[in-house]
This record gives sequence, structure tokens and C-alpha cells, in this order.
Amino acid sequence: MSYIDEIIQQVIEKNPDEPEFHQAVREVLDSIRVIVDANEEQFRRDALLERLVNPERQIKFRVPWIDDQGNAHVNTGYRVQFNSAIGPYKGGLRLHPSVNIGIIKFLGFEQIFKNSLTGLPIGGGKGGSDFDPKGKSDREIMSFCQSFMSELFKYIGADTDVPAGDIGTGAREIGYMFGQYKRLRGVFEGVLTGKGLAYGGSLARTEATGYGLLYITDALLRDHNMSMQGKVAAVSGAGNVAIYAIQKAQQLGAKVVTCSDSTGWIYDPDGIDVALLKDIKEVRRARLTAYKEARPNAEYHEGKGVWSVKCDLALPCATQNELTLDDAKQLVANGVIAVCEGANMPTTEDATKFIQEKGILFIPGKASNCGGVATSALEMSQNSERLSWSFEEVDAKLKGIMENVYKNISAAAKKYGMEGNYVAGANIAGFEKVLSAMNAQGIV
Ligand code: NDP
Ligand code: 2IT
Repeated sequence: MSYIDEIIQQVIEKNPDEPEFHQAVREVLDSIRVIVDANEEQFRRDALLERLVNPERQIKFRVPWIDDQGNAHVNTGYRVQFNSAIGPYKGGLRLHPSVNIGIIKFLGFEQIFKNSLTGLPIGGGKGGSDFDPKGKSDREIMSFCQSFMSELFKYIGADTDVPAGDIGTGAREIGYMFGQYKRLRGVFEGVLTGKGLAYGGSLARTEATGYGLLYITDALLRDHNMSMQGKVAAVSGAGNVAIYAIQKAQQLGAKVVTCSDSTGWIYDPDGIDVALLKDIKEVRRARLTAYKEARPNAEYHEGKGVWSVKCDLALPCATQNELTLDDAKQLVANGVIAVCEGANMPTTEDATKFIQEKGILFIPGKASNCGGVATSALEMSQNSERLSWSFEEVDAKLKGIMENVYKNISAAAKKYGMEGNYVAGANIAGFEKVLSAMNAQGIV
């Protein structure tokens, strides 16, 4: 059996009940066969792949917190410090009831290659908790965040591990966590990114993931002699990534006709009203039914359905495995031109394969959503030099990074005879830098 297949099997056996982690490992390892097969003897001797798929460290802890009625609750907190070959661990904190160690490992593993692709010095990590922020008061959120940080602070720091937001963790949660870290450590340092502008946050970090997704989508279309102008886009999600993806798509001349949340989805033939969506999700923290109430021309449907809408561009921005084979078939039948992932691994394995086989342009999340973490790294730079850059400066850097990522993943795919396969290109380009850093640092 090849070294790659042995490792894939080992990952499945040693990490049972972690299907998302298996999926992420399979996708990366499958793509780097060309490199591993050519160096199999050396890689085996150095246990290179074993070191790649086993996190450097996994931290799991109890998070007790008290609700507004005085009742105590206990959630589980995680931080997986996956790979520090190219820099301090970097990656978000997910707060969602579905969080378990397998989910955090899949996200942490993806983060290694994503962070490498940004070209910035950041390693891969991820964390979070099965805490559900939905329906909680500000006080309850604060109670949870302070308790979570009371344990996590022991393991993180501006030069060791720098967490940030993800599903369920936005500016409010980062603020409470930062306050507690500072209180416990007595140090004001850039230990988290996605901070508020008043205490070390970066302009354009809030917008970065969504904007970055559109900058790379735009680069992709231009490279194929097309443009964003007049394109119809379907977006899923209604959170941080989705909102700013919709905004930038509209600025670039596309019409975005959908968005969704965990209970339903909107079809708005006139184009999504971003200001309204932001108010509903960021201020009122309400359901999408509120959108329909304010825009009678729009349709609200319960459940899933965004991918049934005819569109040129599909931009999944909600969560993993939300775009299935049936969805892919529907998109292709409707003439979709490109699928670019805003979320982490939103397209199932069989759907990705189908989309690629049909010759549809496809950019995987680790390349197309890396603008968020790239801008987090820019926030770290600003914190280190104790300066803050203008919105225009950060946005221009973000755009440059996304255009570079597109160039690098295209070039890597071409170099290994897989032109246009951006999944392979992203995994190979991301892996090459990590490999070189791991080799240089010896067996650690
Ligand atoms: P948010 O919490 O801001 O928004 C998530 C959105 O997706 C919400 O609209 C939510 O619905 C919906 N959603 C979440 N889980 C599910 C689910 N299980 N089923 C259906 N809908 C769901 O998160 P983000 O926008 O930050 O993250 C979205 C995706 O992007 C994630 O995959 C994340 O890992 C990835 N990502 C985020 C980055 C960032 O900078 N924030 C950077 C790179 C990737 P509801 O409103 O009902 O909660
Ligand atoms: O998945 C991701 O890249 C993020 N949630 C952002 C991580 C970060 O450190 O900004």
C-alpha cells in the first residue's frame, strides 16, 4: 500500500467517529500524492505524514458558566494546536452545539494549509466549544467567554497561539475573551484577532473573509476571460462571511439573490438588501423571517434550498458539507459557472468531484476564504508595531494577497499537470511551504 493510503487508513482507525477530519485529511493527502510518491522513502523515514496528521497538542477543558437564573452549566472547550512549522498557531474559535474534537481537528488541519497559502508567518490551530450562543443574553455570553478564557489563557499568547472568530464567535465574544485574558495575564498584547477597533483591532478584518472571497472569485473569472459584471450569485449563510461576500459581490457588479440561516433561506429577485441583512443578523440577532417581513417581494422558505436557484456563481458561506451531490447536480443543470467556497469545506467530497468533472470552476475554502486569517495576520503585524493602518491600506493588501493566492494555486496545479484543478493546486502550494519548514526544523 502507498504511504499516503497507509496514513489515510491510520487516521481513520486512530480517530474513529471523526468523519469531517477524515474527509479533510483525505482531500489534502490525495492532492499531494505527486509530491509524496516521488519522495516516499525519505518521507517514510522521517514519519513526515504521521507528523502532519497528528496535532502537536490538543487541549480539552471544562467550561462552567452561570445563566441569568443562577443555574450552572458545563460545556466542553477545545484548542487544537496543529502545526507551528511556519509560525504561531493561528485559527478561529467556533461556538456551536455541533462542535466536537473531530470538527476542531478538521478545521485545524485545513488551517495549516490555508495559513501557508496566505504567504504570512502563521501556523495552524483551531478551537471552540459546544456552547450554543443562540438565545443567550449578553451577560450569559460574557459568563461563558470569561470562563472559557480562564482556562485557555494558559496555552495562548501573541507569539504562541492567536485565536480569532469563527461560527458563533464575533466581535462581542472576542471582546469578552480579550478582557479576561488581559485581566488574568496582566498583559495587553495581540493575543486575539478580530478585536474591536478601540483596542487593537484592524480595519477591514470584519469584511476580510467575504471581501477576500470575492477578490479571488473576480481573479478567477478574469483569468477565464469573464467578469463579475451582471453575474447572478447564490450565497448561503447570513453571518460574517456571507454578509461581506454579498456586499463585495454587489460592489463588483453582480446580483446576489439568496442568503440563508440555520432555519431557512431567502430568495430576493431584486437582490439582497445588505443593510437590512446586517441589521437583522448583527444588531437584532433575529431570524431571516424578519427579512421577508421587511421585503414583501422576497420569498422565505423553511429548511435548505439556496442551491436550487439558477445562478452563475455559487458561494457557500455557512458551514461544512452544506452543498451536497444533489445540490451540485442542480447547480450544474442550471448552468453554474463557478463555485467558490467561503465556508470551510462546505462542499461534500462527491459534490466537489462532480463539479470538477463537469468542468465547472471550483476554488476550495482553504484558498478562497483565506482572506480572513490573512487579515488577522495583518492585525498581528499592526499590534506588534503598535500602529494601525487605514482601511484602504489593509484592503489593498488583502486584495494583493488573494490575487497572489490565485496565481500560486493556478501555477501549482499547472506545474504538476493538473491545470485548472484548484483543489490540487491549493493543497500542493499550501503543503510545499509547510514541508520545507518542517524539513528544515528536524524531527520535532
Ligand atoms: P457566523 O456565525 O457569523 O455565521 C454562520 C452562518 O451560517 C449563520 O447564518 C448561521 O445561521 C449559518 N449556519 C451555521 N451553522 C449552520 C448549520 N449547521 N446549518 C445551517 N446554517 C448554519 O460564522 P461565519 O460567517 O464566521 O462562518 C461561516 C463559515 O465560514 C464557517 O465555515 C467558518 O468556519 C468559515 N470561515 C470564517 C471565517 C471568518 O473570518 N469568520 C474565515 C474563514 C472561514 P444562524 O444565523 O441561524 O446562526
Ligand atoms: O477559518 C478561518 O480561517 C477563521 N475562522 C479565521 C481565523 C483567524 O485567525 O482569523
